[in-house]
Amino acid sequence: MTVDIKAQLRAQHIETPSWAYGNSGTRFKVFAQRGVPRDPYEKIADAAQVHLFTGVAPTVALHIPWDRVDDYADLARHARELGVGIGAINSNVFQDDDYMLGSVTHPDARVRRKAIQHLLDCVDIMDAAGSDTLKLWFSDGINYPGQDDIRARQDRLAEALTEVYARLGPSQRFLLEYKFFEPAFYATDVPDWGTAYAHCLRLGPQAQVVVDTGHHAPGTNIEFIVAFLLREGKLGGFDFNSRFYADDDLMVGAADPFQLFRIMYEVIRGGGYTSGIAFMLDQCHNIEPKIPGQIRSVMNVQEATAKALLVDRAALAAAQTSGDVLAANAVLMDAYNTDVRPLLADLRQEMSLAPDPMAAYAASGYPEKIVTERVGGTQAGWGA
Ligand code: RM4
Ligand code: MN
Repeated sequence: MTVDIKAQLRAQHIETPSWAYGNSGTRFKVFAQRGVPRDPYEKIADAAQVHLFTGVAPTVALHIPWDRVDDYADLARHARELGVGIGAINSNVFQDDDYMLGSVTHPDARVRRKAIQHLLDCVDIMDAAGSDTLKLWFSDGINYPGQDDIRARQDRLAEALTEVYARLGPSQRFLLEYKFFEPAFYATDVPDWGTAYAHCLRLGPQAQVVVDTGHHAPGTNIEFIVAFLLREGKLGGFDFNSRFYADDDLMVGAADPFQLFRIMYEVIRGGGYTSGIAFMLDQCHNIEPKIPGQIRSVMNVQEATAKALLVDRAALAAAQTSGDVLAANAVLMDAYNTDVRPLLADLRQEMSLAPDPMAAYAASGYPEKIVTERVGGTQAGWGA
């Protein structure tokens, strides 16, 4: 049993986001930290540290244009040399003045064309970087009733998605992300999983939904969404983070580790753990140091996964079948309440890693090295 769980944990693949290594903040203030990367090459170097100490974070997601470089094949080579690879390409059609009233759903065809062109360019980047996943998040929406036609915006969205879908290579896919509000405050064009699902369903198997855990109304049962999408073959991946109030982008598992466990249980239950679902982080470390923040987040996902793998599925099924409500609940809680840290420390040693990645990174000299070496230039930041 333990051997089997360890084998599954060893094969885990958590993707870290390039933007987590840059400066970030809220609309009130971005706090600069020393040693922050100045370009995508340095971001990838930091991501490689997370993999070096955890052993389960072998890819890094890029965000275009934040990570624009002249030669993506060269960036991919740099990543490979550091022991990591390039993961999903995240498109950005939300930071240009043209997009004030929307991107692919904008009322003006010229702006829509510009946005679609950016998405197509992102597929070119995927080709060059060897990436198989495009992530689409649209900030599109309206602030006031009557501002634009809700139905027409769905038509424009469908048209844009159709064009991008047609551009995908046979081994590529896109993941459509939903978010219930912000920056649009009245009606968002892809506000929920149902809207994303309906668009993806119409397009075909290379279009799937991505669940960003911070993109729901408070109290939403995210594991239900996960179970449903997985059952339909439409769960493409996660943007993990945690939230107390809105889209806080805090470290995953910090606000609600029990929710993360419940999500991972449904993933495992539905066979999603080994089926190409992308386990990505989408976080910002506004006040904590970035690389340790990512290491902690990866460990939190690992712990939730280990607990979910520990669920005694046979005992659970027996309790469920016999209608033993309390016994069924106890099976889940027993797994959740197990301290899996010794198991993970053992596993790391078997993988020739230090048992405590946080301590090992702190003692590695890398935090001091980047502070000394990264002087001059412009620090990367959310939006830069
Ligand atoms: C959005 C969305 C996207 C992420 C950007 C940075 O809110 O979650 O996935 O790429 O933020
Ligand atoms: Mn996201």
